[in-house]
Parts: sequence; C-alpha cells; structure tokens
Amino acid sequence: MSILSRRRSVVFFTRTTALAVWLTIAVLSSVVHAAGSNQATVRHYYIAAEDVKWDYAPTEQNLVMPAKNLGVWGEQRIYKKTRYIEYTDATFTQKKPQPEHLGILGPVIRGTVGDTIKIHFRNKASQPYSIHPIGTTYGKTSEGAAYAGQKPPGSAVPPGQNHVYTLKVRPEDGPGPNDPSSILRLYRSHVDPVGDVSRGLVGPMIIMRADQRGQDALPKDVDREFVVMFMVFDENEEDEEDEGDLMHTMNGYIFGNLSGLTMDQGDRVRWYLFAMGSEVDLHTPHWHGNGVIEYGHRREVLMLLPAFSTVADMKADNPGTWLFKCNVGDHIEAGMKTLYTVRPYVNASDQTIRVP
Ligand SMILES: [Cu+2]
Repeated sequence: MSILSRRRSVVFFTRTTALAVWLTIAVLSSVVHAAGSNQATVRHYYIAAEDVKWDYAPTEQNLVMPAKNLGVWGEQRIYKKTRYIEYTDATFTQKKPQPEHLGILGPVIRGTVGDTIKIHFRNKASQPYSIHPIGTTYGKTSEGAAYAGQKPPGSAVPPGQNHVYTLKVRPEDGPGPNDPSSILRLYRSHVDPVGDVSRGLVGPMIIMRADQRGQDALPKDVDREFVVMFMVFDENEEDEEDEGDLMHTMNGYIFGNLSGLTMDQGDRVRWYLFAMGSEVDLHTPHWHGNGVIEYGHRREVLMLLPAFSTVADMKADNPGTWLFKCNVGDHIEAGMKTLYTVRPYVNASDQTIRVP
C-alpha cells in the first residue's frame, strides 16, 4: 500500500468514523430535541381590537419642562384611536392588566424558540382589522394580510368576528448568533397597512432563546424590561397641516406623560425599542444618566427607522430620575421625551436590599 493510498484509507476511515459519530449525535440530539419539543409550549393570547379615546398627555402637563407647558400640542390632546387590548380568555370579558409604560401599544406577545403562539383575535372595533406578525413563521391564514388578489382568512376580520392566528417560533425566528438572549419583533394590523398603525394597532413580540427563559418569562440575564415605540402620530384631517396635530410620542405619550419606566439600582435592564410611521420617523433614542450596550457596542445614542427595532441593555447603576428622549432637534421640541427613574439601594453597603 502506497503512502498515498494509506493516507486515503486513513482519510476514509476518519470520514467513516466522523460520519458515524455525527449520525450518533444527530440521533441523540433528535431524541433530546423531541423530548424538548414535548416541553415546548402552545401559548395562547386573547387580543381584541377596540376603538378608544386616547389622551396623549393625560396629566395635562409637560412633566419634563413644566414651565413650557404643552405648547400647540396641548390644544387638543384626545383623539379617536384603535388599540389591541388583551383579555384573560376566549370569553373576552375580563381585560388583562398591562404594564403602565406600554401606553398605546398592544400586549407583549412572548415566544420562546420551539413554541407555538396562538393569537385569538376578536374585532370589537368598527372596521375590519387583522394581526400581521413581523417575524415568526406563519402560513397564509395567519399572515393577516391581503395582496395580489389573495384574500386568505384572517386578512381582514370584520367587526364582531374572530380569527385565530397560529405562529411557529422556529430557531430561525429566534435570536441569531450575535443577538442578545431575546429580540424584539412586532405585530400590527395590515388591512390598511399605513392607516391601521396610525390608528394605534401595533404591538411588541419578544422572542427568546429556549435555554434562556428564566423566571417570570424574562430572559435569565435580564431583571427588568421595557418596550418603547417612537412614532409621530399625524392627527391632521385631510388637507390640514397643523403642527399641533403632529403628536411626537413615545408609546403614545408626549412631554413626560409616558410613565412606569422605573427600575432599581443594579438592575440589568433590557430596552426593546422600535419606530413606526413615515419618513419623519427617524429617531435617535438617548438616555441621560446611564449608558447602554447594543449588540456588543457601547452607545450613547441609538438609531431607529420606521418598522426597525433594536435591543439595548442597561446596567442601571446611576440612581436618580433621568431624561429619556429622541435626540432629533424638532422632536425634542415637540415632546418626544419622558423620564425614567433608577431607585437607589436602600443601604449602599448592602446592595441586595431594594426599595419596596
Ligand atoms: Cu425622533
């Protein structure tokens, strides 16, 4: 046997052995995966679309710069909107409370890789609406969108009707290799793709790695999370161009009226941020007091474009009440800002004690 052929047989042996080892691992991992998939959960959400009256500044005050008041944006604060509202079950009788800071957003839909998410949708509003997921895997009857002559069930749910959307969270839908343990996806109504979101029909979806799910459904490396949408709602009637009707909001609130952004010193806080809207919706979120890391980069200011989302992690080390705003000049003027609070340790020498 020549050296060359011996080498070949060694290579062949190595390849055969490698193949056998690989097959063994593949079989074992499929068993493990099957066991894991048995644990994978079907998560049910009961979400209605409802017409509401929305107040962009319910305190009637500018809480960031009180002396400046609400300016032209306070001339009319309340408008008709339509929102996604979560209920406890299929009877759609009892609303599920949602964190204060979410504001106009629909409920947070959570999925872990391997899960199936079933959204039971009831249209309690006055026009046809849908739920279109941005991210996750879905079939035609769960796309919530009609185009090119295709009008699958669920693409426009008439008032008073129901539809169930089934979403699969495959590994390809979860965080990628350079993502944090969880990522932000969205859902929105897609009957009138522009108008429906302007009415308020948009919500967050948080997708987490399977091995990262910790207590309270949060990722293991996160103590607290917030979702904030930056969007200019144009409340002008047709042919009207009134600056005071351009509501420069964070989660539907202006001039500090977005509240509930409260955390404890030492918390590992995950911020999920996104923008919606049009070409005015170029936003540059910025926090005073505490910095963030976005995909491994230290950032003072982040960048958002319409329908674009990002995730930033903050170690809330610096206690106090701080400004959180969009750094685009005219957006600051128009009220796209609010406050967040880091509650200090009760006893600085014992960092485990938190303010109740
Ligand atoms: Cu902005």
